[in-house]
Amino acid sequence: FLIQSQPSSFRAVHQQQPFDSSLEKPQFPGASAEFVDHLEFIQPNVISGIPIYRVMDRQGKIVNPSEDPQLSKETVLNFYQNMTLLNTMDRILYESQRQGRISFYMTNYGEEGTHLGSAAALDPHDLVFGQYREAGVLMYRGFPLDLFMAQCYANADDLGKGRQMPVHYGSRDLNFVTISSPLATQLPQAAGAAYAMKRENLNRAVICYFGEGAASEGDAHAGLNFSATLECPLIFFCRNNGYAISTPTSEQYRGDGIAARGPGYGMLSIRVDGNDVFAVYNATKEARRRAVAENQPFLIEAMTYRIGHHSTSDDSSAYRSVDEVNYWDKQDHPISRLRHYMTARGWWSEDDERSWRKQSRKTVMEAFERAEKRLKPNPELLFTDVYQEMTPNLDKQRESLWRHVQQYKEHYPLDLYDKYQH
Ligand SMILES: Cc1ncc(C[n+]2csc(CCOP(=O)(O)OP(=O)(O)O)c2C)c(N)n1
Repeated sequence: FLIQSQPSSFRAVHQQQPFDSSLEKPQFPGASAEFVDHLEFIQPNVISGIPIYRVMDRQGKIVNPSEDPQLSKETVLNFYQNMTLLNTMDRILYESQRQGRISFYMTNYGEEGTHLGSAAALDPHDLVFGQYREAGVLMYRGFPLDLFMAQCYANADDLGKGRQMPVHYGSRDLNFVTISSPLATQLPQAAGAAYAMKRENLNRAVICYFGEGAASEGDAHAGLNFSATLECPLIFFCRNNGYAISTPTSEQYRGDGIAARGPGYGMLSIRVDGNDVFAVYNATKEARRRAVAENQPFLIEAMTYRIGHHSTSDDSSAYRSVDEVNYWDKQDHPISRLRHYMTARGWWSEDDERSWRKQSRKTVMEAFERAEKRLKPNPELLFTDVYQEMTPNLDKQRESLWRHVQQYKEHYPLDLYDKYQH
């Protein structure tokens, strides 16, 4: 009885059965490989690194004809017009902030190729989770200039009822989830949404954009790992633009960028030239197709460069040289690359450029003037939409707000607000 009750490890030592240790197989539930009998640490492959997939060179020439997506002239012109319209909108809204007309702004300069290439490769029903620097995706989906402006001006037409900082867009109709400021919250949310879509068998995918800086947040790990283990139809799209505000990539990570993390999650991954709109398009299209067909997440790391300051609260000359910025602005820009491609095919001329610039500037200026004239939202809306019925503490806050406003009338120009009834 005593011998029977010995632990099994004790019995194994005393049974002395001859065996060949090289035939032993690991039984650990968390690993699939063989045993080895020499000590060796795995080397991170940072030096040669993951290659960067591209279709066009910097002069807009197709490198390998079999990779040319052969998009129609109409589609390519649409890419170009959206990319340049986004530029014009950025310029006007950036200047608006400098003049004190809006509180804050973030430009998208230099990253237009990542926006258009990925947006065009999706189905309009696919759900987008953005970070904040993906206005081109929303523009491609048809979000009108008036609504971009209404959001930045927080006027009565803003779908978010003026409650958010500028650039925190959202559109239920266009399947674009409202931007939230805290970094990386969108990654676990995207995993949850993609899991729900898979369970409902909706044939839809989710795309989740984020910066290489946001990828250092704990939430990024949670989102990536959940989506892999739950096998979600989700495309993680990292815009690696070189900086997270003033933190360069050399201080952000020690591995080979973000794509190198994919295999660690058991996720198919690729690194693309984000300034090549066709490379971004091809990679996103294939990832989208397979994500839905096979129910698995993909990781795309698009290499690009943030040409503008991080936001209107930043001055990037404090941490990078003018020469560095100029290189990307003048020699490796997604818009000029596409323009070279169009010009070589006779699809775009100097005249086309001149008249499009004039027309797009006029359209943006008109939307800007309309937005600025519009009233602000009704202040009552501050208290709605969280609870179905107003809670007693909210009611109290509301009353105290109006008491305060009445008392200091001279500081509150209520005639500028919509449907003011007090
Ligand atoms: C949780 C959290 N921490 C810090 C910030 C402040 N913050 C806003 S943007 C940003 C940098 C993000 O960089 P990256 O993800 O690379 O995106 P990029 O701005 O370059 O497009 C930081 C630190 C924040 N919004 N949320």
